[in-house]
Parts: sequence; C-alpha cells; structure tokens
Amino acid sequence: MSAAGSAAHQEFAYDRRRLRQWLAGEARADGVTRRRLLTLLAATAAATALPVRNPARAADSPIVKPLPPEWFIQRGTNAETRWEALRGTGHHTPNALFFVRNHTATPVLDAADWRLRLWGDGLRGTPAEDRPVEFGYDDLRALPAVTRTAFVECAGNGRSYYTTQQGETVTGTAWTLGAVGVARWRGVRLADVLHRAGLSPYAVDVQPRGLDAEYVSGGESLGRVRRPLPLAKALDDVLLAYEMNGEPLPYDHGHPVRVLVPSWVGIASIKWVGDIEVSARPLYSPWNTTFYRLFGPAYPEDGSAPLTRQTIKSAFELASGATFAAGESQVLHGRSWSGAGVVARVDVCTDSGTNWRRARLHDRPRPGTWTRWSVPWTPGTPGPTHLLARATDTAGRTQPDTAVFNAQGYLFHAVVRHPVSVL
Ligand SMILES: Nc1nc2c(c(=O)[nH]1)N[C@H]1C(S)=C(S)[C@@H](COP(=O)(O)O)O[C@H]1N2
Ligand SMILES: [Mo]
Repeated sequence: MSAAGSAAHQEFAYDRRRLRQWLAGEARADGVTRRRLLTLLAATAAATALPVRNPARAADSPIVKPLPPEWFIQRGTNAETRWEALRGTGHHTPNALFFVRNHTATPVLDAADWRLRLWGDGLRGTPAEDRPVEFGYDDLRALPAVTRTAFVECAGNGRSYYTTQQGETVTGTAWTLGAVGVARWRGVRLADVLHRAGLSPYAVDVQPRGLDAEYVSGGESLGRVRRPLPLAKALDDVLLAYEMNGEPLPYDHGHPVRVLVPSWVGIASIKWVGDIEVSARPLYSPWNTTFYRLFGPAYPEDGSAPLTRQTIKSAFELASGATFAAGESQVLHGRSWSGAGVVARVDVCTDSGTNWRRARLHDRPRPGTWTRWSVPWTPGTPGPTHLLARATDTAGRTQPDTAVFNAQGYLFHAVVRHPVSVL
C-alpha cells in the first residue's frame, strides 16, 4: 500500500500546485476566463434540469445498445444500471448491463479509420495539433497488451441522496447508486504510447479528448469532452483500452478505444479518444474547472482541487422497495468499493441503525474494484423498513452518516438507506 499511498500523495501535491495557479488567475481553459467559467457554472445549474438530446439523432436514442427497463433507468442521454439486475452476475458487470454516461450521444466509429493523435509541447520536437504523432488501431494492437479489472464510476453516482436523505438541492443527473460498473479492460499502457511518441522531460499534463459531439451547456459550446490528467497518473496505471470483458469495446463505452483511469472519477476515462495533448504546462478544461470540483460553503470560493480518486460506497443487489416475507430467512447480497484503498470490512444493519453485523466478503479485496458480500437476514415484524451497509477501506475511510454538501452533488459516500417492505 505504501506505493499507492505515495502516488496518491504526489497527485495531491500536484493538484495543490494546479489549484494555486488557478486561484492566482494564471489559468485559462481554452480561452475561457475564470469569471466566464463561474457564469457557465451558474448557467449549467439551470440547463441540467432539461434532458439534452443530440439534434442529429433526435429520433434515435443517444445510446446504441438496448436499454430494457428491467436492467436500466433512463436518465436523459444516460442510462443507470439497476442494482437488482446485478444479482448473480459475477464480479464483472456484463457489457449489456453496464451504465452509460454520455454528455451528448454515442458516435458509431470504425476502428479501421480511427487514428490517435498525440501533440503538444510536452513531446520532444513539440508536434503541433496539425502535425501530430499518430497511432492507428493496428499500431496499438501490436503493442504489449495488459489486462486489468477496474470500476468506472461517475463522480455523481449517488447524487440523488443529497436530496432524498439530506434535503439538499444539487445539480446534475439524479443517479441513485447505479452509475458504476466493473469490467476487465484490455489494452495498452498509456505510458508505452507516450514514451513511443517521445515524451519530453518537461511534460506535466496530458489531455485526452473524445470524438463525440461538442458539449453545449447553457447555450454555449464547451467543445469536445476533454479533461487533463497529471503525468504522474498517466504514467502509472492508465490504459488505452480496446476490449471490455473479452469483447471489442462496445460503441457506448468508447469504441474503438477509450482511456481507462483506475480508481478515479469516471470523467477521467475519456471514451472514443481521438487525440491527446501532451503539455509542459498545466492544462485546464471545463471538466477540471467548472465541473468535477467541489463548490459550496465547505470549500474555497473557486472550488476544491479537481476531483481525482473516487470515494467509498456500498450497495445492495436489491430493487428499491423490495419485499420480503416475515419469518423467512434470507441472504442479502451487495458490493462495496473505494477509490482510496481496498475494502477491509462491511457492516450491515437491518433494524434501522441499532445492531450492525459484519458481512461475509466474497472476493479477495483488490484495489480499483468492488468486493461482493452477503449477510443472512430473517425479517421480523411486517411493515416498511430500510437496510444499511457501511464499508471501511484500508486507507482508514468509513462511510459516514451524512456527506458534506457540494453544489453539483459529487462523491456522495454516506450510508444509503435502502427502503424495503416486510410482508
Ligand atoms: N468522450 C467522452 N468520454 C466520456 C464521457 C463523455 O460523455 N464523452 N463521459 C464521461 C463520464 S462523466 C463517465 S462517468 C464515464 C462513463 O463511462 P461509461 O459510459 O462507459 O459507463 O465516461 C466518461 N468519458
Ligand atoms: Mo461521470
């Protein structure tokens, strides 16, 4: 764990430095001033209330794969996985059940004419955007392949509980706990591609950008989805993934190639990656300035440092409002995960907060993925009640009873009250 700890420390120090530059007004996000970004942030609050559809596909779904209602809850351009559908699916989320978070709509791209362009002053010879170092799909396939199991989880997963459990108003998609999935990703190390492209010793940030349509927020185009990644993380465990659970990457999950940033908020894992800027100066985009920072009374006026690692959460593999027969013994199943460490223990409570029992863990806990667990239960008195699960990780974090408010409802990690009925 000490290696992971020191990597986390470097990320933190890096982001503090970035934050100081930002606060000093040095930073500009692609020509957008800080004041303008704050205006955009306010506009976004109003705009996210409306479902956004890509006009080019107005008649279609923004998502290519089927979204049967027993597996998914559709939320605008996004689809949330139903936790009850994960019961019995094994450690990895099947591709057909994996949640989708699209800023606009899934582009249907062909691997045969896909190119990855690397450019910027963090490469030796500073290739410009119009004279990049290029890799085709077959070039990536010819590099050494690596496989790893990792979750992708939206920073806003669990956002709706700020409102339903804490009475707080937040902006963004009202996810319950289904904006997370775990897959076996196969691809090449971003580090290998960067070294082959000719990384300069002065590089500090890389910024992958998607090939999906420009994202329009508050009537203004913010350009294509892109978010800077500190070089320390990019060289550590980041993949350019072309397979998901043994299949070519599905269209909705970034076909032909996506970035996969283990343990970090989902926005870091840019889908349909088309180019990567490699920079000798810190980079900014709306996705690390306006979005994916914490704003609110508990945070600095211009927000926290950009979000990096995911928080800690637990979920039952049960529908909201699931029913149970009184007196019949059951086994409750669920999963817990953390971006900071390995899940060390999970405690479950079936009597509204009085008695907690330790759950049995079904996976050898590993970083960057969830641990399945179970606990026996014989429901007693009929009536509505709720189930609680609380995870603790090896970094010493335990799910609290409440999460500190932030305006965009990111990183909800408090214990969720799962409503059920005993009949
Ligand atoms: N190009 C691109 N990459 C993207 C996004 C997007 O809209 N466009 N959404 C991001 C967000 S916010 C999340 S949570 C994850 C979701 O990945 P998934 O749809 O494969 O589950 O992709 C990220 N990568
Ligand atoms: Mo996300």
